[in-house]
Amino acid sequence: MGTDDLRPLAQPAARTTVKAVCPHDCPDTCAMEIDVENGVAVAVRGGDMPFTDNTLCTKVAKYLDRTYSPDRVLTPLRRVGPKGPGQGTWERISWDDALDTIAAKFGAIAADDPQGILPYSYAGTMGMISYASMDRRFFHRLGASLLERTICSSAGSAGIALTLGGSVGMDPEQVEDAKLIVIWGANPVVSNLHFWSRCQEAKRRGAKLVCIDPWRNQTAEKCHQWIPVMPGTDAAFALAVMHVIIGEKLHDADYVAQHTLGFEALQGRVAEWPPERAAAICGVDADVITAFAREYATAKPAAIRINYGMQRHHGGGMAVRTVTCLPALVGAWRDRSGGILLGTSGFYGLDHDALERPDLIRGNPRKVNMCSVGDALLEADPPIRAVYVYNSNPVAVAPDSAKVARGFAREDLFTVVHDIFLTDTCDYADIVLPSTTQLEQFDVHKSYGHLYVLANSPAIAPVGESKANAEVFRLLAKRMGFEEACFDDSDETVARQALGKSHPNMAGIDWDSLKEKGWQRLSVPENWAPFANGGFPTPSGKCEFYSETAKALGFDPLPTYTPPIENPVSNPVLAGNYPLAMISPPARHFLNSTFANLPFALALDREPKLDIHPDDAAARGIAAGDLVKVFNDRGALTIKARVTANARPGVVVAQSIWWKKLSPGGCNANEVTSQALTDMGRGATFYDCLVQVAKAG
Ligand SMILES: Nc1nc2c(c(=O)[nH]1)N[C@H]1C(S)=C(S)[C@@H](COP(=O)(O)OP(=O)(O)OC[C@H]3O[C@@H](n4cnc5c(=O)[nH]c(N)nc54)[C@H](O)[C@@H]3O)O[C@H]1N2
Ligand SMILES: Nc1nc2c(c(=O)[nH]1)N[C@H]1C(S)=C(S)[C@@H](COP(=O)(O)OP(=O)(O)OC[C@H]3O[C@@H](n4cnc5c(=O)[nH]c(N)nc54)[C@H](O)[C@@H]3O)O[C@H]1N2
Ligand code: SF4
Ligand SMILES: [Mo]
Repeated sequence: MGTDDLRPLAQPAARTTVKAVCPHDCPDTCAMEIDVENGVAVAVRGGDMPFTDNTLCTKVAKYLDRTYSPDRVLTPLRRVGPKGPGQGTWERISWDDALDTIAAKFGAIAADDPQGILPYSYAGTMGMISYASMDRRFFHRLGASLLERTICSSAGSAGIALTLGGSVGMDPEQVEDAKLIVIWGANPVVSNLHFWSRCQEAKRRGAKLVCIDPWRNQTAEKCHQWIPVMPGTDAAFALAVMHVIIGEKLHDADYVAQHTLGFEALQGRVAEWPPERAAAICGVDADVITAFAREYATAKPAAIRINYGMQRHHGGGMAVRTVTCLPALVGAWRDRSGGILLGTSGFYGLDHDALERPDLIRGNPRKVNMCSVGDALLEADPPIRAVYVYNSNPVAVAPDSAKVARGFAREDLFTVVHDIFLTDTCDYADIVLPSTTQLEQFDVHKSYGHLYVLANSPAIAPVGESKANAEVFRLLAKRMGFEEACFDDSDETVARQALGKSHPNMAGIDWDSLKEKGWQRLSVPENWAPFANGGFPTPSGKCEFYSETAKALGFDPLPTYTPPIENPVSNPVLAGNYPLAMISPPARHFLNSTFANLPFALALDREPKLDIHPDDAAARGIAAGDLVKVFNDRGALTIKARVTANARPGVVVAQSIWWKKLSPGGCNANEVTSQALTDMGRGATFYDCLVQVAKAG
């Protein structure tokens, strides 16, 4: 079985408290505490981990609504009737029946060509056991197609690696002593709450907060200044900022000389970018760029929080690479409260090879990109004959949704979906398997937004017949006759393997200590300024303004501006038909499409809305509250207009991700988004999307 030392659950009438971790795809990776009475979880609250500071966000404070929802899938199900929303019905089946059916189908396809089988997963839960362990081992051993898991952050990760050497940055716990905080393509009030509370503390201590974003988001509303750049133009903005800083000799010549590579080449490049040139591209005044540059170069400490919003565009990798040059130029890394943060995952030393066992891969399987799963299901050669979906809801979250749905609707495709609820993707499943929630499983977590490792222990027994991901793959491996010993590893053995690598930052952290304490800080200094004395993890050890690696990969070796695919300069004909840029960033009370079916979250986020500027609305005869049609060549959705100057002119905003079957007309924002990939990292371009908007007829 999956758990080798699950302690006895609560004795009758005894109340126990279990240390847990929020499993969601959120930089905060909060510590949680669960109170359990008579085997029932009765309370959930924030743990005492310093970053969480005893508070959870509104949605996860209601986690018990999720675990005990009457809508949970409680047993395996088999489809009866055709595929598609509102089409088939479900017949309850046993686990043996479900696993035998899957193993027989996979066995038959694998005998022919295992690449006909595609795993499809992302970050429904971020724990290393559920996210990437037994599942990867299983599909590797099978020889299935490899999934490129690039739907979220791969462009930014590739871009930052060129400049800084990896997914590394300032310690977010130091930001309260910054004097200037630039929130750039990020919305921490919604998507990084515990970082935001530190920004508020900095504000109380006198810091200035500036938000650079096409949308006056919930965070910008609380900042001193909002700079409304056009989507996908951040690199142009940053190049002009560097033009001013170097031109006015505001850079930190000493830090630059010691800890950066290619300053002279950079100087040559940014000479091409006077603020007036960037202003025309970004849709902001040149004076605003100049003033920002002076302020950024002179405020000390200066912190920049970028997030993934700016890299969901074709030029997203280069945008992140370019913006991340700024702190080295002004010497912001000298201060523990200065620098830049995209993600912290590069500071961890987990043993991913032990978890995923890439050595088991059979043959040389093709790669399938998860961002273009629509095209893959409809056109891949050899065809995809079976998909196993877990930790993800592609019919709602993947771009160009009409194609995704058409692909999943193929009658000759065998689809398994393992989830907690009957999602939009389940509407196309042949077999649905019931998943546990985080309260019912072991897991071990790193974070991409702080510097702690956390352990999640199960608080309650699995609800209904639900099983955790790793357990299902253990059972399937047996049915497939896989004899490697790694398929017998229990969850806790896997957790030990994850922490088993010798790495300086992991010193003193093992599964037993972690399970006992709940969380441990990486073995890094308390008041840490990671690059005060250089030491970047790049090939040169310096912050690379000039990058040989970029050159070898076929990119411009210097920071540059790579325009969106869909914008008036790149494609004037398209922009003639579809003049508005649509972005669809996270809704506050959802976590991607997670929670978007629960009554409390639906009551808070109410209904899909499109923010549109009064000028753009007036030009189309649209009034507040009108139902409007948003469309382009890929598709259309109907949504309620919210006329507001929070959307800059030329930009419309549809907070996401709504379940299609719970939205008007069964459509969400991904009806119009594109399967095109980013410049680096083969990532998704959700916000590189031109549309037209009209009053719904
Ligand atoms: N409540 C909640 N929290 C979440 C999520 C959720 O759905 N709901 N999702 C989670 C996940 S998976 C992720 S990856 C993170 C995402 O967290 P973020 O990266 O913060 O989310 P995004 O909305 O993608 O980007 C944030 C901001 O980028 C802006 N933006 C869009 N395009 C551009 C651009 O070209 N330039 C600039 N400067 N800004 C731009 C958007 O308007 C938005 O305000 O949040 C996580 N946390
Ligand atoms: N238009 C638009 N589309 C977007 C985005 C956007 O900003 N705009 N954001 C993109 C981003 S950043 C991301 S990361 C993706 C996210 O896309 P997904 O990773 O698909 O995220 P979710 O929609 O949260 O779906 C996760 C599913 O996993 C299930 N789940 C949770 N825990 C478990 C478990 O332990 N086992 C199993 N088997 N299932 C589990 C949940 O119930 C849920 O249905 O969406 C992308 N799509
Ligand atoms: S979703 Fe984010 S902020 Fe909310 S509890 Fe989870 S980790 Fe914390
Ligand atoms: Mo994401």
